[in-house]
Amino acid sequence: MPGKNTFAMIKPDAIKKACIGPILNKIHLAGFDIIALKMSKLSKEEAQSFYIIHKEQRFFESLVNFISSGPIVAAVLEKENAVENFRTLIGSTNPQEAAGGTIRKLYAESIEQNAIHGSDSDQNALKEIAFHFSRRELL
Ligand code: 3AN
Repeated sequence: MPGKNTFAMIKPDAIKKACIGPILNKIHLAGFDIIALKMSKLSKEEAQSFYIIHKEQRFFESLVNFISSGPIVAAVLEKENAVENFRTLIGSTNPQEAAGGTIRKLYAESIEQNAIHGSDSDQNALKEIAFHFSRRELL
């Protein structure tokens, strides 16, 4: 059975454009409960570790530089079938291919600076939540 939690991260491009509020509002309106929330800034090493799965990709260094270039907002979300429902809400990786009304269609700049991250499996959601939040921060 699919899990009820996923991990979301609002990326530095969306924060620079003052879109934290509108994006969190959209997440709420889509029926997700926000059960943990934190603004932080990843070091280069932390960004490398978070995106380790992409280390062989030609865009890896650029992605790491971008994600560590400014603050991010990390969140733990709750809804039934959270991973799939949230991936639908954020839209395709490339905002040009994202469906109308999705967060990336509305707020993303490019395939790299694409406003928001959402976990791609229940297993990765658990790993990413543990990466960003201590046990004490999870209610
Ligand atoms: P998603 O975030 O939609 O799951 P992934 O996991 O394929 O997409 O990619 C992780 C992140 O790597 C993306 N959010 C994006 O910032 C970056 N990325 C993916 N593909 C490219 C690409 N072709 N060029 C530059 N950056 C990319």
